[in-house]
Amino acid sequence: MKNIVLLVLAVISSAVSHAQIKAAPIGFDIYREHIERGKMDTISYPSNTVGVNRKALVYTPPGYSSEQKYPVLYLLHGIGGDELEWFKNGVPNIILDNLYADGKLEPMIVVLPNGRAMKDDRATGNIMDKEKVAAFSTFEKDLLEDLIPFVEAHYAAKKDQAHRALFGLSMGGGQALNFGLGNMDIFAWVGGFSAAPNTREPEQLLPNPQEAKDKLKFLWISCGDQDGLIRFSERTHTYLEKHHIPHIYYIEPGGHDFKIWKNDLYQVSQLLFK
Ligand code: FER
Repeated sequence: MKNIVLLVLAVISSAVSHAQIKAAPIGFDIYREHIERGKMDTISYPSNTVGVNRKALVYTPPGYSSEQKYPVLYLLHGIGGDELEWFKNGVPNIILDNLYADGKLEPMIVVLPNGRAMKDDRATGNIMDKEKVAAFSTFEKDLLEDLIPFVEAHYAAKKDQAHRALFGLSMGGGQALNFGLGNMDIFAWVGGFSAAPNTREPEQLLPNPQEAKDKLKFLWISCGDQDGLIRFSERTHTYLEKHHIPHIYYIEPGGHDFKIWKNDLYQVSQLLFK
């Protein structure tokens, strides 16, 4: 009987936490006329990790001024993508411009890196090739030692843990969870959208649950309910719940595609740095 009561309570509480998140409204990703726009730059930064100059996109918000300092969101792509994937398929500039026009965002810089840290970092040939998959792990060093210092030297960025966020989709979701939870002195806002099998097993991902409670400001796990990779999000969520680590677990209708990830960006961006 007690178990049934607990089960009912668990179902109610998870249903409530999902109900609090309303799907993005129609038009959230459609270009709106007569609003202020952010700016998308392409940067090239020297990577000691890879030994070449590497590309990333950087979105600065409407009204960006070097008189101010901004928090930074690093937003990672999937296994079939590169630094252009979010821009081409997820229109983050349009989604964020619209949210700024509605007064719903804390002004932030958004960096779209290339998470395949190797000399030829294009998503060509066999994207599942061992060397190419390994390059998604190598990116941790490139991000921490090469890209973040470059962004913080060249943009009006806040340079502390409380003002850095790391999120990504699929392979990038696994990276964001692995690197974010592995470096909680660097990132306070961490999350995975439809995280891929590269996501560390929970005990390796978070060997010290107390550290997450002490250091993180925000932890997000989301996935489409029809996604074949959902078990990687589920197992992370189960572990977080077991250890009472505050997080948002958001299961939404859909599969493994940009319909989901655009909605995730819409949701998460409004919660960041607040
Ligand atoms: C895998 C299945 C999916 C895998 C990676 C992915 C490395 C990534 C998918 C994506 O980024 O969309 O077995 O192994």
